[in-house]
Amino acid sequence: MRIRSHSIKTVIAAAVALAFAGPAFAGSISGVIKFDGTAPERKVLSVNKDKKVCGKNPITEDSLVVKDGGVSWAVVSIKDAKGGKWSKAMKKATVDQNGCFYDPRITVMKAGTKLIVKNSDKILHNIHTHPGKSGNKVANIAQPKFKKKLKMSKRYFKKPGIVKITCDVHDWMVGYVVAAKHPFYAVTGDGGKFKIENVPDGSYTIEIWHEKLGTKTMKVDVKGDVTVTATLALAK
Ligand SMILES: [Cu+2]
Repeated sequence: MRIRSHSIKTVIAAAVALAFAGPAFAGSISGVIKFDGTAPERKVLSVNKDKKVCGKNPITEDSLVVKDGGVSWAVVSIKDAKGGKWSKAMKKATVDQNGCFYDPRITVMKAGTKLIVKNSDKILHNIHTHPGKSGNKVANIAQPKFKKKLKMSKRYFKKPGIVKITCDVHDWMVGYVVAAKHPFYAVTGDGGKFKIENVPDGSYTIEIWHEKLGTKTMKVDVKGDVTVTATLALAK
């Protein structure tokens, strides 16, 4: 009897030891990107082309969207991260042209993969890329009304960085595609909220980018799930 009870204790002790000695516990970085200043008014743009389709819903000027003090469409990433697991949305990134704007405004994709561009509008659009510092090849591709789905070559998104996309037919259409080297990315939603998941414990530098508010970095120590708050402001 004594021996038996001893061995059960040993088994429990071994199980507990295993649980703690397992792979590094993966947590998350979540938080809010706040705006320092007075929230700008969200202007409704006048639509002067393809009014039947583009005028269906109001088109707003979305280069700086602030709600409840938080900034939408900011890109948060871990600098120089390695490994990680790509989501389906990043491996098969899709942008839709629906109501003459890009949905979503910002798309994060695995660098060196194809970008799927949908045309739900059934009118002519044109995908014009502006690679900026990323140094990728420029694309300028017409997407006629019958072309519901366009697969853009991976060569346009080969190098990691931010590629701006515009439409030469509708000059208000602006979007961004982030060609990412690793999957530790998030884009802020309503109220500036974001979450980067599956982050192993460690010390990191996170980078926050916003098309109007620029770039900011900050140090974050991750142990399990951590929450951070950053504030961005317009340059003076
Ligand atoms: Cu267009």
